[in-house]
Amino acid sequence: MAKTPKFANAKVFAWVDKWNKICTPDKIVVVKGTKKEHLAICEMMVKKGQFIKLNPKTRPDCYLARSHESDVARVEGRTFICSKKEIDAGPTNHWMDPVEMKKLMTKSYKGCMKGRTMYVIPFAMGPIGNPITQYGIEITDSPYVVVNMNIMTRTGDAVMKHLGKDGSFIPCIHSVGAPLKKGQKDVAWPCAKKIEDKFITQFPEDGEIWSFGSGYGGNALLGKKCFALRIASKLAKDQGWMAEHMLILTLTSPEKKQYHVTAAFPSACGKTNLAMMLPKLPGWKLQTIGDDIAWLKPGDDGRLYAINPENGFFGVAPGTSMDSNPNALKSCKKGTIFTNVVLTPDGDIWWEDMGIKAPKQGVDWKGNPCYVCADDPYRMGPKPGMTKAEIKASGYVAAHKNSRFTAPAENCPVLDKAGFNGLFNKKPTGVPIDAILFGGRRPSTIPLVNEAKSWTHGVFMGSAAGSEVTAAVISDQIGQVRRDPMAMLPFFGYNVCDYFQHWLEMERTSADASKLPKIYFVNWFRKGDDGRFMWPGFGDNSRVLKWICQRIEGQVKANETPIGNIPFAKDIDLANNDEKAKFHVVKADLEEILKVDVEGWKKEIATVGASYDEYDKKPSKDSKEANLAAHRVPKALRQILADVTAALAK
Ligand code: GTP
Ligand code: SPV
Ligand code: MN
Repeated sequence: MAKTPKFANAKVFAWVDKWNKICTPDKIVVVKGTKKEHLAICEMMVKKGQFIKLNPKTRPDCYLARSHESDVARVEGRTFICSKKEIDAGPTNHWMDPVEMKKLMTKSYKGCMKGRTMYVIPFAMGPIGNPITQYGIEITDSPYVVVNMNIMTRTGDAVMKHLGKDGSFIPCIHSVGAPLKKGQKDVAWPCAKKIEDKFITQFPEDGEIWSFGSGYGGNALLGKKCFALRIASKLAKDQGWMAEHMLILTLTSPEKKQYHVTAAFPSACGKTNLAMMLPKLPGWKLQTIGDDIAWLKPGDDGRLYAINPENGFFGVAPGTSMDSNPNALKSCKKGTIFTNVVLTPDGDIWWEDMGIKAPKQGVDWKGNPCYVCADDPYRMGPKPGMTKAEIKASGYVAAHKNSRFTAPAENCPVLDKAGFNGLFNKKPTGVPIDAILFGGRRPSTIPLVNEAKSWTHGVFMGSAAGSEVTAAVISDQIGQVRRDPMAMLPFFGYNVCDYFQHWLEMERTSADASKLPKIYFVNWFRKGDDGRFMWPGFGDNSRVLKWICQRIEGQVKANETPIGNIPFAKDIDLANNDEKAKFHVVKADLEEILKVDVEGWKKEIATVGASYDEYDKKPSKDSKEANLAAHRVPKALRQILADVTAALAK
């Protein structure tokens, strides 16, 4: 058995020593967080066949990993919120008694690191030393997790030093759940292959995260969804701040006025793209602060101040092109880990809709050969000479739909460095937010942009959000619309009704509620009867952001409808709209997506009502809890539901 190393912090020692005894690794390595150490781990993985080194001329310090076919996305069905009471996890979460869960999972962890190295990763969520920042210690037997955490969070000695002798942290334990017998050769992507052997468990009251059996993304990089959303949302509720599934961006107008905007869209619904978008509108500049998670704290002046707790981008690869998101592609030029994309013969990477011609032959995400399509140089198929129609009919993609890049934020050409470092006017407060956007993938009904009439109405809009399920989760419902309140459905660390109440509390407890951000609902994904997108999206979304800024300044009127304030088509700036370009605004479509589809909205509102009724349902086993008046959808939201329903009926 490995000897537990010494740590200055007694709580760190206790956490590592406990898991050393249970998991019995061969060796323990404490991550220092240096570039040299990072690259040495990557090279060790190359030797073991777990990484492919990409061409150092075109992709310096970049590597490709291929996951096991069963381990390609988050597993919501195996994600648990283990609060003491079931009702505190709420109706949207899987729950198990925490004592039972710990017993059950401890059995899985027994000897699970045999033949492997246990890594101890000290990490910070946020700039080290910032008052909003939180700290964690992740124990893992996955070197893939170590190098991804190095990019996605601030790791190593600096964190350990900051923790000092008695600093607090969120303890995280992770294992791929694949111990090695003596002499047994490791596989390229170790994991527990059966879905029921995987567990992604949060203990909100203990502030602990236990993950077992998966090595992918949000299941394994525990700083991300498990900590920065599930555990942090609970901390935030208890302490009066917010942890949200939101990008953060800085927008500068031609008059040099700065705006800070956050946006909550569900997984694979456009956060990374909006966060680093290149505005089509002349004179407007956009900079990135974060692309996935925002922590917002109320200031003494009533405004909400935000930081990005992360340090990199775990972005969706397919669809990322020089046309759609040049800044994301540039962020992947060096020091990036690619997972489940295509390998080209010259040691580079490729994916669908990258806007780059496919190589004649490559290696697909499963490690099989793939070939350029016969009649479309931008597609690849599993056999030589296949036509586009044949490939489409087969459902084949060469890069997995949830293939990802893990890129350092510092690579992003438009990073707002001060904001990213948590600074505003040189003070470590985070940036003051002017507007909050909600959104989702909605082929019908939901207009391009809709402004809330009040904070409460905005909270209602967020609570009513729905979206098509995407490949970011392993699900048999991909493509179907589901309710996804505030884009947080998979990430609530507590009861959804209490979460809604917490949003309402932010207004009640604000030092000056008139300074809270204005709230909008956007939809870049309306489709015509022929299946085409009716809005070009991407850089053209700057047209919507400009309208939002003008509304904040009181410079433009809106169409006040029963569902909210919608732009008049004439007020959407169409400067630089090149009708010959691949993406451009079609005026007739614009008018259509700014209309209120009354019949569609009646159905929409009924669906929202039905979701509220679901959220109000109480666990049946516990009769005491079943009768509780608490943990219900707040009356103020029910009232807006009723008001909108009545207004639509007129
Ligand atoms: P997560 O990392 O899973 O949280 O996803 P995300 O919200 O950051 O989504 P991302 O920006 O990576 O976009 C996911 C997919 O949506 C990509 O394939 C994009 O090309 C596509 N997409 C993003 N923005 C737009 C848009 O404005 N219009 C259209 N049509 N597609 C978009
Ligand atoms: C998401 O699914 O919202 C992601 C990817 O950002 S993951 O980190 O896998 O959760
Ligand atoms: Mn996300």
